[in-house]
Amino acid sequence: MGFIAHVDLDAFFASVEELDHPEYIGFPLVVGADPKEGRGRGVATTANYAAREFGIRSAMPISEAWRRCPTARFVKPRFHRYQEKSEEVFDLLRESVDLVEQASIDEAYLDLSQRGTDFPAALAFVKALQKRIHAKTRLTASFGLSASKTLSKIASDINKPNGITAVPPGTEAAFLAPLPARKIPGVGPKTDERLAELGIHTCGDLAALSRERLLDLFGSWGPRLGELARGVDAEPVRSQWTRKSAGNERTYFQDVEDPRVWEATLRDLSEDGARTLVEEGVGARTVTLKVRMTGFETYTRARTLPAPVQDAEAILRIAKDLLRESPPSRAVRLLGVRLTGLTPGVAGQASLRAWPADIMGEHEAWHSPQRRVDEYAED
Ligand code: TTP
Ligand code: MG
Repeated sequence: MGFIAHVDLDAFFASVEELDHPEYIGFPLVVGADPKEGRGRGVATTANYAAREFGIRSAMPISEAWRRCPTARFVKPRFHRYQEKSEEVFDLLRESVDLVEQASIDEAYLDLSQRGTDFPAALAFVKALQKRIHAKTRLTASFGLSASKTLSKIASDINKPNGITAVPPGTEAAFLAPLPARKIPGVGPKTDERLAELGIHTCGDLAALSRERLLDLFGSWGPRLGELARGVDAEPVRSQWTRKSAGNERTYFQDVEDPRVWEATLRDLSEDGARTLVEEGVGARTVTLKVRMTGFETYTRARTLPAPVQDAEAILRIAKDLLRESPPSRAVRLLGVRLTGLTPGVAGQASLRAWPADIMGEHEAWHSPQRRVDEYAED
């Protein structure tokens, strides 16, 4: 059995800002939209650890971040700089490990199976790599080490910052048992709530359910969930990151009631999405419309098509249909068009792009920096 490490940089955007501005170190720092003294409309991308003590988190409305700590320093994201630092890290990872799967701008899976089956040796390698990353880039990273991707991802989050959490073979189930079920990637707030209603709080509770019960509760995903809760996961590390979604969203300066403006926005978003599909040579099977209304209440409507689409007109038609079928009950703050179910279409393979779309990982990937740029563009 070989081992897989998961590496995730600590408070990434904020750490790069601290690196470039040492005077920021030690004080609360939020990277995101302009808070405009609580009236700003974008979100926080991340915050340093000092700001997290105030409860400030990624994807939190910037107005709320401001309320929690008005004296924090708020800075606009500099995506190019983060991309540059990310590439420094990934260059080193690719030099050091045979097989690297980039999962987001600051996160990767490393397949260490070529290095043998000795767990202490794998751990020693990870410790050395952590030091080399810091020596080369002055950034700290946290690692998880185990026999599987999912477990290593869960583990890397446990000892942040600058930590290593190792789960030796044979101890997987015992390690997971006390952890909250929501630590399993893919268990979002909804599933978690459902589980809590059933009295299932930990991975151990989940692991104790029978296959039949899991099938009953969650359909085909159920048994897989049960396996993950026991630390069973045979997913291989894939060197080529392939795009899983395309699309964009836009926050208005002011909430909009005029359907003609909505339509114009949907047109822009559809054209944007279609451009990405064409660039990647893929088609999309599913079109999802996202609507956020005054007061932040948000809904999504999706349509899956018999055949993939690629052109802007087709995407726009579907987005307009979805909006017509479920019109907003109030003024609109944000519209989004997301394309998923991507299949290699006209011009060959999906390719690795400079900027990963799924910065948030596979399951809660709706916000990507490309889309976020739009939100910041308002200020
Ligand atoms: P994360 O690794 O999720 O967060 P982080 O590195 O800031 O903090 P942690 O120490 O907990 O790993 O994401 C990496 C970067 O991606 C983050 O610095 C900013 C960006 N990002 C967003 O722009 N929006 C988001 O919603 C999230 C979660 C991250
Ligand atoms: Mg990180």
